[in-house]
Amino acid sequence: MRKKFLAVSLATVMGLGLLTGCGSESAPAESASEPAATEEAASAKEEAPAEEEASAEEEAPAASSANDKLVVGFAQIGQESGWRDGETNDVQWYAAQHTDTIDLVFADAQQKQENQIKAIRNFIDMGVDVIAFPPVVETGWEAVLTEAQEAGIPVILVDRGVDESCADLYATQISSDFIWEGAQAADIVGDLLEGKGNVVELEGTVGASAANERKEGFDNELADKYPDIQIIESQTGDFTRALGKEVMESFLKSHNDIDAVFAHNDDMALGAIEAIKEAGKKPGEDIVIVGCDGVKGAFEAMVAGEMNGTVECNPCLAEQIFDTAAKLKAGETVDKWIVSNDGVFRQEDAEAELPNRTY
Ligand code: GYE
Repeated sequence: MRKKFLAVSLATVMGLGLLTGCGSESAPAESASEPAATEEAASAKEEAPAEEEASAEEEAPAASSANDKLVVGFAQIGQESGWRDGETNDVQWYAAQHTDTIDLVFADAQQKQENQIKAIRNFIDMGVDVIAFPPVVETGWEAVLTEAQEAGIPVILVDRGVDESCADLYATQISSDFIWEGAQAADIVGDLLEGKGNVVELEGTVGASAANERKEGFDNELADKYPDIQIIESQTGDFTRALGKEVMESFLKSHNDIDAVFAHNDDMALGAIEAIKEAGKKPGEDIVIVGCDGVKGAFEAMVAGEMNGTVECNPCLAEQIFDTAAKLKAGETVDKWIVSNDGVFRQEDAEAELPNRTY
């Protein structure tokens, strides 16, 4: 039976060769040289329209009843950040290492909730065993999650959460603790400013749990522990480097008394660094910069003295995702929240840690 599914699918990156997961420095030759995967990947890349669904019909992996493999539909948000690319690479790399036991159906929603919902509906139609996805925003999932539940397909929320009203509509969430991350960032800022000064905040995507909760953790920790530090501006940079730069430029135009920047991700922090340099100031010295994620670029910036800290957010979730999916397929119950273990890094730690960064 032929069913339609998003063109940017399981084969998309399998043929790229450079693909690596968090656990490995280089992909083994076989994942790059499988002819079918390579061909399919190439054509998927060329033919995939800028957004929405592919026009071409493709053979869907067999539904669970006819397939011993674990079939997981993954509806990725998009490619907004280095962190996101790290997660995608890890998921696709891991699946490529386990083709004997795993079928991954991968969709890229190009930053749009409606595309994520379409992809999830596709997965339901295909009868995948488990659906995994990072909800781009917290709200608006009731209908599609109810459909998944009615179809008997367990859902894993990956790296972001949904609002309380959907608490009974998913099996588990595998993610970091964003409130903790925000509080850690506040402690670095508070310490480096010695408890006094003006901070601007570059927020993540409006409505995303990663943005809402990092803000909550950061703002509350500052208010509690550092009452003489003010947040003088807080605006979204949508988790992208380009917008982080743009918003920082406008902050710098309206304030010449900015002592620190907290960016909800490292990509926006890197954008802010560019804006600060272009404004003739020294990032990391004149203005303290702290981000979240722990991407390689942030460590390079810290080694260069241009950034002061980052709170890690682990994107290497593939093994946990597929292990958990296998348990759910087998009818086992799993914890409602599987929390990642993250580290906090300051400029002085960066040089030693840089070689260990995998994303
Ligand atoms: O911090 C950011 C990405 O949801 C935890 O999304 C994730 C966040 C991550 O775009 O860089």
